[in-house]
Amino acid sequence: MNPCPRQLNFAQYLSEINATRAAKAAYMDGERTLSYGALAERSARFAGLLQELGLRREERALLLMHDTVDWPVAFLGALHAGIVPVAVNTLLTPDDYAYMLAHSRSQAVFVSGTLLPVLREALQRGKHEVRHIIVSEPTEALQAPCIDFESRVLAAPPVPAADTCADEIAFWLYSSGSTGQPKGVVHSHGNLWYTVELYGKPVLGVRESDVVFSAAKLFFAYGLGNALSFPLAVGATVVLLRGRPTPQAVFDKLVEFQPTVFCGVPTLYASMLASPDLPMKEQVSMRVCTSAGEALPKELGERYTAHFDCYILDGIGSTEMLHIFLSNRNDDLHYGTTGKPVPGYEVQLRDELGATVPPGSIGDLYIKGPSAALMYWNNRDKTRSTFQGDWLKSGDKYVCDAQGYYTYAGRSDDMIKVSGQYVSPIEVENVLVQHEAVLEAAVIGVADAQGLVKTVAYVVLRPGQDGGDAVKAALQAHVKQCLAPFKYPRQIHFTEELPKTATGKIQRFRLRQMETL
Ligand code: 3SK
Repeated sequence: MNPCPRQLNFAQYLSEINATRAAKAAYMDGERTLSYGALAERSARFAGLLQELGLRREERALLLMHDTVDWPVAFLGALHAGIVPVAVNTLLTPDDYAYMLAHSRSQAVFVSGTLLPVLREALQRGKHEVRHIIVSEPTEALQAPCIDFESRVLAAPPVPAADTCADEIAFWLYSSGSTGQPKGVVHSHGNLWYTVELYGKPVLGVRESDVVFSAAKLFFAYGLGNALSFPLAVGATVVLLRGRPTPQAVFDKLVEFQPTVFCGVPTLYASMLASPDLPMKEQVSMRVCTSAGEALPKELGERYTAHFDCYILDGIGSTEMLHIFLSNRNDDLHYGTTGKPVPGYEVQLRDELGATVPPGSIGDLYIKGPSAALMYWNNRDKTRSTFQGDWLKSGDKYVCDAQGYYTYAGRSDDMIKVSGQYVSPIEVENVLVQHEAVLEAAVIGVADAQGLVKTVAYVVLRPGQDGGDAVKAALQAHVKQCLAPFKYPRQIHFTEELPKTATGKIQRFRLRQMETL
């Protein structure tokens, strides 16, 4: 691998690599196609628009958009200008966005028209004001400070790329924590470059002739690599899905666009295989698939390969490391494990005293590698406990066998990972206890029959309340209304009391033990 260039603007780097492919399709979102030439031109014009609006280098802008061809224009356009996009999950609540707007002090927002109502609500609830709102595919007439994405980008002058260095802040993503607010994970231009060189090209093996489709959205670190950095770094074509990645929506893309690389998460693979509409192998063109977010059960991988004659490369990454650092490979695949360290990354399993554990013993996973985030914004304590010198503490437990294959052994804290998204039990519990029927609640993650984790709540009802199905449904609806809908408990058990420590702390691990009996 060549060393990362010291001066690097990742958007400009991609435009230069693809200068000879101006007519080739870079993105297809089902409604619009954007060629490489148009992507480069629009990104440079988007940067010009941001400058015209008075945004300055290093200022932040919230990127709250669905996966359409406008997403990469906004992201790369901001990078081109040296302005820092803060890409956020489109499924969150107004309170979540109010926090992120204030925390990032975003000066502008790039938003999909259908997400404008939730953004307005967030702006009303929070104290932070933004100067400009650039609306992609508006669904209503716009008034200041809202402006139209398409017409304003086309009218703006293309500007030269900012002369950023590789270590300069390029963008942020948010990562959830077990307590407290989400953390702003700050990444550099160089980190994008390293994930391409270490994982995208050598492990995933993405190439120019590929058509890439990631069911994981661009606002996830996993989706950002799959559907932006990796394919654009080799001149491949990317298929985007605007809406929810239901099995049917995914099948439609697989059949219509014939992607050769598909990136999913275990829950999606499970529901695809369970669907009566699963396409036949002859109807699709996948040559390699990836899985991340949670461990891929062995049997699921085997069934998928038997059906499609194509491997799923199960791996683990993190928002903090930007992409996958432990992975299976096409020429070294062990279903049921997360494979081996991606060359360029080092991995250690340590005990509570910091000593490395021998093969066969469970330890805390630490990673060393050049794509680690710079910090959590404005959070020195969490930065220090996670980024420990050259090493990063992942919060996952792993075991390594004598052959060097790593297998997931759970989280080090109570965080739950459902379909690749973190759910804080405390956040869900706090919402449950706001319901009039609930006295106390504890939330844990439980693996279903297929080995996929689902959120389960244990609830102590107030005296006089009955624990029937109607109350369960009401509690689930209550959580969906207050939090991002993916956080609601899929099962609720009513109980007389919760296990607690002498000081009254809920012992979630004891509930987990009960579930495995
Ligand atoms: O969840 C993961 O394993 C993952 C993979 C790649 C990038 C980011 C994440 C969180």
